[in-house]
Amino acid sequence: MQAGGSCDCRCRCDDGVSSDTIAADGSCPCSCTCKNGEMSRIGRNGRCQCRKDICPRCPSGELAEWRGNVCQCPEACGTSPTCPAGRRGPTCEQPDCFPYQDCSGHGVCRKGAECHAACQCNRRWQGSGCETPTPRWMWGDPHLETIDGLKFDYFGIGEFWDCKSEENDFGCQVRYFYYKQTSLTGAVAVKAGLSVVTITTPTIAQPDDVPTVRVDGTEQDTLTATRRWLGNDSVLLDILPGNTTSGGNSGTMISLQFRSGASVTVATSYSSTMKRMFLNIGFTPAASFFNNTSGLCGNMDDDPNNDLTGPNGTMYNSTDLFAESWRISTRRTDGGLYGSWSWTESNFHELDVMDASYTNPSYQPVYTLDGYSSNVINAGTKINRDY
Ligand SMILES: [Ca+2]
Repeated sequence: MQAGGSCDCRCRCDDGVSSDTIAADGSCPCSCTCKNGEMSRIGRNGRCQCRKDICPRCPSGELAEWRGNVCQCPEACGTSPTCPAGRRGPTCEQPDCFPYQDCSGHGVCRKGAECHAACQCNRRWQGSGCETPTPRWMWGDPHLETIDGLKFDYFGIGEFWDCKSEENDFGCQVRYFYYKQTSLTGAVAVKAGLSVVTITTPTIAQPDDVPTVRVDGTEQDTLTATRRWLGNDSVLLDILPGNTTSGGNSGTMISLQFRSGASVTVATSYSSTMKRMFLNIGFTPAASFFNNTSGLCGNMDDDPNNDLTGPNGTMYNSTDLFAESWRISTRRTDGGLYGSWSWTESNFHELDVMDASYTNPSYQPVYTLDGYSSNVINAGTKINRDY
């Protein structure tokens, strides 16, 4: 008993860390409960001293698990050949993700409750059998991402191979323009069978302006919802007009869906600060693109570590040098026309002109805010907010 009538009733347990309340007989109980529900005491190792806290093996060979205070074998799902859907093996103890037994090579089949099983997909795949790659987006200023998920910034300007897969007859080129010290996507060219679709944005724009969409050089109506097949019915082109009335600011959306399952979605955004439109591009590859892609999208093989590979196989440490390696410098006058696709040169139409914001040789991108005045930083912040 201490002065004031209070009692220091705590005592240390055998491990020297835990404590308990002194019992009436003066002992320190340090009581704890074993997994089987029996009472015991905390030992020198800080654990509850229990003799029977390991469950025995089940007939299936698996360790039983504690449920409540009882060891229970994993749910008995039956015996072969009458295993339920979701299980296989002699005692139906193995997970079965039929028809995606190997989860398409992009995930692991794992047991679930009640004899179920499901594919647990790698990060860049989705679908019940991990058969569908997740979309890759290029938003606003090129915050780039490879298909395997490597994210990087690149603020250079000009024309580049975004992604190509000759094996899948797929190609996509992009053009970046600069605003202050950052760059944005202003144009894209996509192979659609033997056709070529180019989407370009004007140098100066009002909120309700529209992009220029050309199919084989012919300008398309972007003010009317349009759906048509291209490339010998291998690619479905959808044009959805934007809505800038009534305060709405959704841009024009153009999507290309390929028979392979791949798709490219291009959506326009308008920046009132820049008084200019820019593009956001979503690309969903098909499973057949696995091990068959190159360009800024990287080589798709579930491994982001090898994505910074250039056209000649060089692996770069610098994202800047990697992006530069995919620059398209050659020009031609017969691009963007039916049957004219080149795997090495520009595929934009000759009327898809690059203004000085795509080509200004004195442009210097900024990747860090160090050394720049607060005015410049504030201007950059304003653009980003404006997106
Ligand atoms: Ca890769």
